[in-house]
Amino acid sequence: MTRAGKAIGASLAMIVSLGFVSTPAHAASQMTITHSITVTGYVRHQIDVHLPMNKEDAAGYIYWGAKIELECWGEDVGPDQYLYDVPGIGQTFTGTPKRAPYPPGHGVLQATEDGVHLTTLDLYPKGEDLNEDYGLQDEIYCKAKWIDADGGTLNAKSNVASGYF
Ligand SMILES: [Ca+2]
Ligand SMILES: [Ca+2]
Repeated sequence: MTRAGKAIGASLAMIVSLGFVSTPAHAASQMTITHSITVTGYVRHQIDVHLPMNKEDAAGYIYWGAKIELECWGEDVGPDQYLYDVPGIGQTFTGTPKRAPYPPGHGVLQATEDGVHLTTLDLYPKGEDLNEDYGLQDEIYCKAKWIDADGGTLNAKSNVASGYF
């Protein structure tokens, strides 16, 4: 083969390997969700979801349309209170980045060496969205639902974050 022929062959191989994302070899089997709320001038709420797996499987799931749905609740003595506007950017997250001004790298499913990650970041005025008990301490938890392109699901519930939000 000529040198030019070899170069073309090499670039074709590269295109094929970059363009083809295989179906994950193993089903996602576990998921964790944690979150934190800090109050300064505003209320900063971050949610982190992680599904451990290898990077190749993570990329495959995201490529084929996996999504994570998040919802957050206020823990109460009676029925818990559903927080309609939390996360502020919406409930459904995929491999498609959210539009600016949502922080880059947040709100989008990402494939890393240790699996699929999703991190959200929302800022709320103090005393509003996360203030589920007026005049009292608030207790917030979040739930994540993973739905892969084949309809496989996983569910996880976070820690409770308490404070005056
Ligand atoms: Ca409460
Ligand atoms: Ca409160």
